[in-house]
Amino acid sequence: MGDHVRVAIVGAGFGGLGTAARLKERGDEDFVVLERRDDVGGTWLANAYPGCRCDIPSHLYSFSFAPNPEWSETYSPQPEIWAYLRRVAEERSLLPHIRFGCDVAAMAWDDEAQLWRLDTSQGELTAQAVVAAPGGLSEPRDPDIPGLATFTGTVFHSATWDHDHDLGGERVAVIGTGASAIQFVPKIQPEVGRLDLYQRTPPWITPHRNRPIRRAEHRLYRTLPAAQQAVRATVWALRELILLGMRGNLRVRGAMEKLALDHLRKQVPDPELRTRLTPDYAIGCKRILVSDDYYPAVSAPNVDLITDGIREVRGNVVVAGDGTEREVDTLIFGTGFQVTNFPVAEVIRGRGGRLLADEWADGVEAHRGTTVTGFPNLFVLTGPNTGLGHNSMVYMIESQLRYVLDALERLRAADVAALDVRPEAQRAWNEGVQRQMEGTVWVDGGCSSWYLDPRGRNVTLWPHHTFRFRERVRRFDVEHYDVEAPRAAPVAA
Ligand code: N01
Repeated sequence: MGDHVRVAIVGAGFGGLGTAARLKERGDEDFVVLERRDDVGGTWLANAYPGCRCDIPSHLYSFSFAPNPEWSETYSPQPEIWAYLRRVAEERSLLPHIRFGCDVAAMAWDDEAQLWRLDTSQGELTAQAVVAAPGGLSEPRDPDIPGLATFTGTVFHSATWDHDHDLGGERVAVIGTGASAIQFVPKIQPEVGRLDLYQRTPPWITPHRNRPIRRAEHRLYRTLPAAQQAVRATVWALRELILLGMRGNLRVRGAMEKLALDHLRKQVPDPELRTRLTPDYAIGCKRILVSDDYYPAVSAPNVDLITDGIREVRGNVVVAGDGTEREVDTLIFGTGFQVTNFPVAEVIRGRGGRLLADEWADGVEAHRGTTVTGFPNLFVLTGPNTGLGHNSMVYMIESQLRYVLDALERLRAADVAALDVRPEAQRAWNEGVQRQMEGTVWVDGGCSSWYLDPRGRNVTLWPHHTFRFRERVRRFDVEHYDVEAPRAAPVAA
């Protein structure tokens, strides 16, 4: 028999730490955070590839309750974001609650005892409620290329970067041209001998507005926190305007495309290369990228942009779609993450032993992106249709936290043991979400993206303004739940 807590939080990234901080603020100490890695940070610990930084301004990409007046640049590099999260964990005394190196192998709802049983790499644990905060982008996705297993050189993914490996002078192939690749390609291009860049779909790229934050600004934010709050609010509001283009406003979309095409024209003088870098789908259909150094790197003489696909890998040779063979020392995957299948669902069993992954086999959905019928007292952070293509995920996480904390508060009542969302409420929510999705650039924009599941349904993004989501989750809607009274004597804490 393992120990018991009121709340088990899975993951110590923004979601998990945010939950822990909010619980602590309320004087609730009866929780643990289970983190499979050896430190906090989640995706901001894992993704440490050269050039990794946030493409959302830091004044906004941080907790509203833990402002940081010391950001060195308007868009922070990964080490600074990680250090920020570490500081939040230290300053709020969250570290004693975190079990590092603790992998959750399985968790199952015990209907009799009305609690979750978690099987972890550090033993068993029971909890009244589970907040699953594994992050939407935590399981790297390797490409499925014939012959990959025969590759004789070094191979790694952007999210598992091999920092001990020296790329100096090497022949390097990069597969993928998404948000990660456009950040690390300019960093490695000057040091490698040759870089073969395999592009399947050209991304839309707009100019980067990053700049160092001046000392006077730091002083201002330190002495007058409201000034930083005002900047945060302005950044958030301006980013909400981008959504108009994604929801079908062609003038906004046209303006964004012009901005990106002008950027491409200015940065890539070679018309043939420019053509291959020009997207043929609507801007916003995939994540809009920001960079000032990607196009110059792709234009460098030691870079070959290959747009014929990859036929196979044979030993140390990558064979392109047109049959061209290129010898390679190192292969780097910038191929993104497993998103639409929500990998955490493989280890969660609800009522009657039903596996969440099976439940979601015909379509991933949750009520308010957070709860799933048949999985009582389980709260999924950054769950289905809570992702964003235009604004800060930290805002969405904090919105969800209001809902989750309200639910957890209800579970304190002596006469409430379990909260299970009703199927009709979940269905209605998801029908509403999919209705809002109609006509948006994500489903009508003429691209395929990781936002879409294999059936072409967008199960990842919130289709509307972020304030609309916050409004919908500002309180726990208990009227949509089956509320169960305790069946047996509660387990001693
Ligand atoms: O992954 P991606 P990522 N053969 O999925 C290509 C966040 N992020 O790691 O477009 C050949 O965007 C694929 O091609 P295509 C952000 O939310 C945030 O770059 O599918 N190519 C694409 O070019 C982002 O969206 C920051 O045709 C293959 C690329 O690989 C998310 O993470 C920074 C292939 C994958 O791009 C993921 O970004 C970095 C194959 N078999 C990332 N499979 C911030 O700054 C895939 N591709 C906050």
